[in-house]
Amino acid sequence: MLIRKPDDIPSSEITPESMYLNRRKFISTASGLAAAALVPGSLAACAADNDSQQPLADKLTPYEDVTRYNNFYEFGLDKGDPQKRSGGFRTRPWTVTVDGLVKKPGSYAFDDLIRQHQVVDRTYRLRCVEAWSMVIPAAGDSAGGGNPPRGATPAAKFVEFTTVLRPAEMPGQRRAVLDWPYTEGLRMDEAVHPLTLLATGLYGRPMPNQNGAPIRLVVPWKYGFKSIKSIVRIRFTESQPQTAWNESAPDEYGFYANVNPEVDHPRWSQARERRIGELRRRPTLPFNGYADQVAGLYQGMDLRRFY
Ligand SMILES: Nc1nc2c(c(=O)[nH]1)N[C@H]1C(S)=C(S)[C@@H](COP(=O)(O)O)O[C@H]1N2
Ligand SMILES: [Mo]
Repeated sequence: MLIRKPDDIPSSEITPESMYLNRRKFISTASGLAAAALVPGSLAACAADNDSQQPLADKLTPYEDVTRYNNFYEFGLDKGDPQKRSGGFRTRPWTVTVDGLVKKPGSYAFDDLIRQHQVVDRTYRLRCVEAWSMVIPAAGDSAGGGNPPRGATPAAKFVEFTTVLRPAEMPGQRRAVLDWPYTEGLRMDEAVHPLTLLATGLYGRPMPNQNGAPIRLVVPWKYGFKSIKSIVRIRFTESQPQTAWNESAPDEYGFYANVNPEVDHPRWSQARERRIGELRRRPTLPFNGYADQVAGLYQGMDLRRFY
C-alpha cells in the first residue's frame, strides 16, 4: 500500500488492525523513507530482525485520539495544542543532518532518501510519564538489527537526536518552556534495538504534523518523552548526550527513562496508567510490557540510580 495524503484514503480502505500485527513489507519509491539510510550502511544490517517482535493483542487507540491528545511542547502545553496549532508547520523541504562520530557526515533531503527499501509496520504501546498510554500502528525503519551502523566509527557509543528549531511556525518555541531545540538521546544498543523505530507513518498515513512529521522516534519501552519528534539532526557521540527533559528537571527525568511501575515520579506514582479512551486505570508493566525483549540491555545496572 502506498502512503497517500489522508484525504485520498477513504476510511473503508484503512488497513484493519490485524494487518498491522507483526508484519513487514516492502514499499516502493515515494511511499516511505529509507530512514535507516540516514546512517550510511545501516540498511543491510537492519534486514534480519524486524520480525522478532511478538504481535500485540492490545486494542488500537482510535486515530482521532492519537492525533488530538498528545504532547508536542513546540506547539503548546495543552494536550490539544499540537493538533490545533501545527497546521502551518511545513515539513517540506526537510533536511536531516547526520554527524558526530560517523565516517561521512552529511545532510540529506528527506525526500531524496526515499528508496525501495524495507519498512516495518507495527503496533506499539506508548506510555507517557504523565500516566496515560496509547496503542498505535506506526510505520518506518527499524533503526537497526542490533549492531551499530557501519557508517558510525567504533568510538560512537550514543546517539543524540535534535528536533527542528522554527519558532516562526512553532508557537511553543517562543517561550522558554524548555531549552529549545528539544533533544533526546539513546545508548547505541538502544538505538539499534529492533523495537526502536524511526517512524514516518501512523495508521497507514504519513506522520501527522502534531505527531512529529516527517520523522520521529518511537522507543516503546521508554517513557513517551524519549520519542523525539520532527528530527533534523542525528549525531553520534562518545559520551552520554544531554537531553531536553533531563536538563530542565533532572530529578524528574533521567537519561534512561525506562517505564518502571515501581519507581515513582517525584510528584506521582507510575504504578498505573490510563489507556486513552478507557475509564478504568490499568497496572503499568515493567518496560511497558517489553521486558522480555529489552530487560537484557540493562543487566547489572541499578535502574533506580539510572532512571
Ligand atoms: N520535539 C518533541 N518531541 C516530543 C515531545 C515534545 O514536546 N517535543 N513530547 C514527548 C512526549 S512527553 C510524549 S508523551 C510523546 C507523545 O507522542 P505522540 O504524539 O505519539 O503521542 O512525544 C514526545 N516527543
Ligand atoms: Mo510524555
